[in-house]
Amino acid sequence: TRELEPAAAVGGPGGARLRGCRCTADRKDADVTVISRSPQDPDDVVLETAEAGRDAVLAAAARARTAYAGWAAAPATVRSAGLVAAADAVAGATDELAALVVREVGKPVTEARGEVARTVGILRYYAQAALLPEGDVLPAPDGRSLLHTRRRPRGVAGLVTPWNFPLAIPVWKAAPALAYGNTVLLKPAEEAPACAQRLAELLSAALPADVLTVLQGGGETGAAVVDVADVVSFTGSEAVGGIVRRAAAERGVPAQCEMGGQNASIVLPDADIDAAAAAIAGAAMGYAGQKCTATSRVVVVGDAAGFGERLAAAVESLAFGDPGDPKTALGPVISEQARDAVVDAVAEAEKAGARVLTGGTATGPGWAVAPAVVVDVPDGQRLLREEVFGPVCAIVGVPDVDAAVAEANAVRHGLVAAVFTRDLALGLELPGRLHTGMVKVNAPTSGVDFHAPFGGSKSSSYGPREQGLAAKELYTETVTVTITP
Ligand code: UN1
Repeated sequence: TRELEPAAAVGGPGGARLRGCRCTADRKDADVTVISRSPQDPDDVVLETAEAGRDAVLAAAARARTAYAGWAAAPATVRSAGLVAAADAVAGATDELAALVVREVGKPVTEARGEVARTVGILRYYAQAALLPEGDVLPAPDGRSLLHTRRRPRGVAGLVTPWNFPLAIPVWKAAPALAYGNTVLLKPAEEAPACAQRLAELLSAALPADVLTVLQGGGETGAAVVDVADVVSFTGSEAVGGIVRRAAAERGVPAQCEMGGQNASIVLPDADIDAAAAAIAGAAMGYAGQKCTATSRVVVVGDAAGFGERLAAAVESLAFGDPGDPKTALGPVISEQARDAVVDAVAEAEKAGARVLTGGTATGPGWAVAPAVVVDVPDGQRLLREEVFGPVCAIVGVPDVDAAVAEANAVRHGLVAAVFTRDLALGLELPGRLHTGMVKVNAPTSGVDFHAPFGGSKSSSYGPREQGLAAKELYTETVTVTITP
């Protein structure tokens, strides 16, 4: 058996490790069943479904390869129409899908509805992207040949996705894969099998048979999918991402891995402090901080304790509770282990001398933990260097802009950073000095524009960017063609 769950050095089990492929504690027989339970009410079993073993993955891959011949050869207009029909189907199921996201992964309903809308937008975007020019015509060396480039799909795309965006992430990988002529094997997170199953039903009904197949399961299923794919895209923990990219490299297939973040928001003394506190509160605590783009550290130039009080007040004003209530900003975290990881990380920092301004205790119902703001965190504390993947935000004070940049860059991750300032010159300068794949000036670290490239630097990402037109790099290869008459 391939172990896809190495002990995370990070943030306890609730951190990076749970995001990709997790062995469910509830699983009695490790080979047969995936069980998802509602984080709000763990007695509520959302779905119990059979795990796809290696043979099932091989069989699905064979069918996907057969389907590939027809799908890759179909006119782009046909693939585009398929994605438009898929978008319509998802849009038509908005209420049902949002309710399922609330129930299965505890995402607040307003954000869950936003995720459905984003999913529809992504499908429509790639329906159009499929129709864009695909290559260049170059001057011919002999003045009469046609020298040009085309794009060829890779084949069968293996997608391994996390639970925190159980609709949008599978679709922001699958939609470009399909638009450019690949067929798809999707291995969703064990925590969100029902979301994946319903999503796949809707998409598949709009597409030819075997163009998209869902394979439920944990690490072994994921490893099998990676082993049969012609191209791999993964979002989840650093630990699993490392395994995925090595497995793909071994086979010589392209891979893209989006992994953790430990994202800083820098607050400069000239910032609009109330706007910064509101934006950071949302970025740190929205969906209980369970986004790779969440703000985990606030780096304050000047009065860190004062900003801490402002942030704590902004966090306390967020509605914390039932994810089914449209006003709720954060509900429970995904699992008991995730909840304990947050409580432990906060307690550990407090023991080391940090001050907890608000939150950090388990409240229930389900796996709810009160959102925590922590100041005076001593150097070396994991709250400042590791991804906890929960509703906790640490604040550090630094003397000047250079020190703020150094602190922001002092982690091994490099996904996204934010800067809050009214100084346009600094707003233009700092994106070049922050070692992250994305920089937001006067905007929250979380939140993604699906038509723009998404990805990180350093240990946060591997391989080409995803989303936007950048996705074409992964899902196609360039073919240079010379036609001499
Ligand atoms: C967002 O900030 O809206 O797994 C999306 C994640 C990221 C997506 C963040 N890949 O959390």
